[in-house]
Amino acid sequence: MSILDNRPALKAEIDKVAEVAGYLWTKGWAERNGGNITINITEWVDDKMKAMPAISQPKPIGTVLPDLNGCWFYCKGTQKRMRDLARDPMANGSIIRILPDCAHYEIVADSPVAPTSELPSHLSVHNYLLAKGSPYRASLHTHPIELVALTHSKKWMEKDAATRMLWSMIPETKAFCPRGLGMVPYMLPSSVELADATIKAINEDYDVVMWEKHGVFAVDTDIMSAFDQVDVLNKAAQIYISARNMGFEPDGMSDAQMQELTDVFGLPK
Ligand code: 2HA
Ligand code: ZN
Repeated sequence: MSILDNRPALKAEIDKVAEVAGYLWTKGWAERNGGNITINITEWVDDKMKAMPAISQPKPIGTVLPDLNGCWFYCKGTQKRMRDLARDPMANGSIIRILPDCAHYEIVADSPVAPTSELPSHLSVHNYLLAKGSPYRASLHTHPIELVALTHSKKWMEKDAATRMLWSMIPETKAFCPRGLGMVPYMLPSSVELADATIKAINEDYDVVMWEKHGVFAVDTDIMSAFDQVDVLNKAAQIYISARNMGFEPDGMSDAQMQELTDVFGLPK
């Protein structure tokens, strides 16, 4: 028995998470337990689910998040592997609901898998998105090899330096990642400081935020779209690196070509 039985819409969302988890592993972005995924599933919660008893004690989130009152999430489990989640999302993650005090959560289904160590930062981002009225319901943290490699150079940590270079590698990049890549300097994984800096970058209007020497944090309407943005950016980084490996600095698209693309596709400046 699973909470997903006879709930095809909810199951479809969790299936997308499993599909993306498989891509993360195949791409080499998800070593060991690396990365985490949370999705806000509140819109698929029915009255029967609301009446279900918890299967854990209430646990503190570690912060108070007033816009999450009554919200439900699917979360990857702490210490769980993406490659295992791809096969069995409900054994490697769980469904939680936020309690009315907005400071605690409890696990509802399918088994008492404790959520990701990055739960406070993921939930803080969801709280921020709801407060802003954003339609975004998914957040993804992963370790894309080439994008992480870029952050080992001060040059690419400068605001929008990597964005401009990546956009100029192949026209699709700006079309499908129109807000570019935000940069957050190195901070301790799972720290409140890192969560706050991530929200600040999302608020500056980035969907994909780079954590220096660590990974990316991406938000979008659903998990597939969040993955697509990271995939598009990392592909551009691979093209840059391929050119460098061939022994030259790539020219990149010209400013005039970038401007034409921006105008024709109605992209942000
Ligand atoms: O959850 O990647 O940064 C594993 C991580 C934490
Ligand atoms: Zn990480």
